Amino acid sequence: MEESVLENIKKPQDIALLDEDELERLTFETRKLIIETTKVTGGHLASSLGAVEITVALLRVYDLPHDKIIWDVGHQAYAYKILTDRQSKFHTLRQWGGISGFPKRSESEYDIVDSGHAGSSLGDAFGLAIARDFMGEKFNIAAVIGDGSMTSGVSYEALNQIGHYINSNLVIILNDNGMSISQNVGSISSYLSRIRIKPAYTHMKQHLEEFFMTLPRVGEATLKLMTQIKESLTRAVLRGLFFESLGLKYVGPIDGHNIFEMEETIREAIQIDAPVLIHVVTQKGKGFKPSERKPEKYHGVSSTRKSDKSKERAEEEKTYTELFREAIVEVAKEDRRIFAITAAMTLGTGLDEFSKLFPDRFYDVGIAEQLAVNLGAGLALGGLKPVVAIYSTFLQRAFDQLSQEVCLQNLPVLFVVDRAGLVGEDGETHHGYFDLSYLRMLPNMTVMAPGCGWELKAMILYALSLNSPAAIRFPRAKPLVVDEAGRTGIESGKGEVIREGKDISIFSIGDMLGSALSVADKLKESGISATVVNARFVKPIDSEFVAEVAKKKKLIATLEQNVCSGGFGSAICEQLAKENLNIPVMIRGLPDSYIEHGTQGELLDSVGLSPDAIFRDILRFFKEND
Ligand SMILES: Cc1ncc(C[n+]2csc(CCOP(=O)(O)OP(=O)(O)O)c2C)c(N)n1
Repeated sequence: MEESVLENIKKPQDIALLDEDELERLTFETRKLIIETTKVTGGHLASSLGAVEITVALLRVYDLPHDKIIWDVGHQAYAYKILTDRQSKFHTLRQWGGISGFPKRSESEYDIVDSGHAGSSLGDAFGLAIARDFMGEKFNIAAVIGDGSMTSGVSYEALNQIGHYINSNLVIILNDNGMSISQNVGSISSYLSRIRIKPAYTHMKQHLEEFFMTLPRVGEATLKLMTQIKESLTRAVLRGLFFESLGLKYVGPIDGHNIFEMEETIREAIQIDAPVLIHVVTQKGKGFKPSERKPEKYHGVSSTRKSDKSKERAEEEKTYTELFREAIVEVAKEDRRIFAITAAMTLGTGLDEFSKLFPDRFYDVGIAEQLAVNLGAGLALGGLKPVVAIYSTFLQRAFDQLSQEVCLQNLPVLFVVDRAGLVGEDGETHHGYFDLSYLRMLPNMTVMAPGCGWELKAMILYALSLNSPAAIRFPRAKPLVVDEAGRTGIESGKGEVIREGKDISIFSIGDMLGSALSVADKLKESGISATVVNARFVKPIDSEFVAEVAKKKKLIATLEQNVCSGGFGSAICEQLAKENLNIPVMIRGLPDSYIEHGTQGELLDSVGLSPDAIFRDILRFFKEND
């Protein structure tokens, strides 16, 4: 059997010693490891497969860890992890206690930033270059950013300043595969694809020139004019004039799967004392037929391991996202003023069906969450009913737009906040457990979370009937089946009592209803009877309803998948204070820390938020206060 090239790579510097044949084997073996690992662990397959040669070329030129490579988003950095120092740990990718799916400083000296959100690499590189020059240090910096991440406004904010301030070396590799998660969108994306199709464009210009020559009375002057137009167009369109006008040197486009071409270009670029943007063209999903054919489907693949024991109760067939996917189409059929907005997450947020059925009422603004919220405000100003579907973690980017553009003006924009709470294997950059706090502090905002499937559509209808901002948040999960009696319709600020008891009232928000019912079952076996409330609202909260449920009980427990600070439990305490009720409150939510990756069950266990842990805490209270 032929010796493995990959296994012989002990440090990144070893890669520079390989010949062409060995490099080919290296990229093949690296891809094989990525494909076989993500089959088990899940992960960002297509993006990482597309960036293997970029990684190898960079590692052949740069001297790591002295030089610094910054990956935007970081989802394309699997080859980098493997080829720097994590080959032997790669099988632990995204698993509890294993290596992260994103670059992480605490994991390796080769990881320069903790990344996960798009568009931050250029700002980081900008700052790092300033610090390097100020401290009189000498090292090279490269930032690798995808064309999708280049739709992020903050990328341009950084480019604008990099070109202005930096007159030392900084290399930006623009990894252009024409894709964000889905097909990329917007004018810059069209601009890049015009550069990419250079041969066809040149061909067209030639035809145009020949055509003008055939026209009567076309003399030299016209031809000269044509040539000038052609040249300026060529400069503008073919040679990255856009980037050059921002003060960067532009090189490209070059083949992002040709290691030697990239290596040579990068070597030249690091000789220049100025920011250089190297535009490389890659194929997303390269080297694995299914992901080459369907890069969108293989952008992220799920883990085949099933070890999540967080759910003790029956679940519905469909996820919350799938239920939203159906509900938004149903309501949009009834009301043509409903528009939907996504920030580059059409599929992930379940807006794919809507986008096909109502293309003129659908906007993908790219990875531009601030614009998504701002656009929602604009549509609402014009009398429409915008629904902004967004992941909890990414909505953080648009806090000021939520406040200024939407809430200050009390505009009826509905935010459908998916992936709220712990998301699992994507880890700390992707968990969404701050939204209840940052949404509920905003005046005019209504904040809801369904405890089961049917409530989602009921809440959408309720929110659309309000003439003010509203947010509905739900997790990456299948809803709980709630077959308890006494279900009631949505009423402002009020939860529903799902089960009556006399010793303790457990107020749960959203998906924590399942845990609340499990805890109540366990308490019953210990002789403690619990009222269980599906709170539905985080804002407003009807204080009389809370007081009515809570009074005469020995304890109130609040359950949420949000940080305790400023979240649902805090909101309940505020209402109790308002009603002058002096009852002990046990707030159970997520701690004041960033939580790593793992299955949702492992993570809940690790922070003491599993039904078992909550049960034990409550039992202890009753034992101590008997
Ligand atoms: C602020 C933010 N919004 C959304 C996402 C979700 N997301 C992850 S990767 C990605 C597409 C990135 O496209 P590109 O930079 O071109 O990289 P590619 O996957 O094509 O290699 C998106 C939208 C994110 N990570 N960060």
